[in-house]
Amino acid sequence: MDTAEPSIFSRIIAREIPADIVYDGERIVAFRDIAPKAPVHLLVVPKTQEYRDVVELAAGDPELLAELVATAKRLADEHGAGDFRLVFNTGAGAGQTVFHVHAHVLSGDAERPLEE
Ligand code: DGP
Repeated sequence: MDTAEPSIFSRIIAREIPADIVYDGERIVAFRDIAPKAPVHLLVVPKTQEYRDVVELAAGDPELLAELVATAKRLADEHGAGDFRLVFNTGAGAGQTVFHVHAHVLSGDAERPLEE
């Protein structure tokens, strides 16, 4: 059982914090990043906060990771230019700030570098 405090993303999922939610499925939600780094910048997030990062998710529930990737692809098609970057910051040293696994979907910025 997950006894941790709700993450900021769990609070968005619970509608305690407003967000521009673009997809709300059974196990995955997606919303616009509050500080977009590309014309389309979505966060695709499992509803469970059980997994801190993509390494834990891959080990613990590979099917959910596959569903997350498929969801990212579909949302990129719907919202972006088709091709997209799929970024999982993994660890504080790599810039991860929210330890509730999430994928960044960045699209429409082929000429721009990835750094913040
Ligand atoms: P990361 O550095 O990979 O942990 O990315 C966390 C992202 O979450 C960061 O790009 C900003 C975004 N973010 C943080 N707080 C909120 C929020 O309250 N609402 C939304 N929409 N995005 C948030």
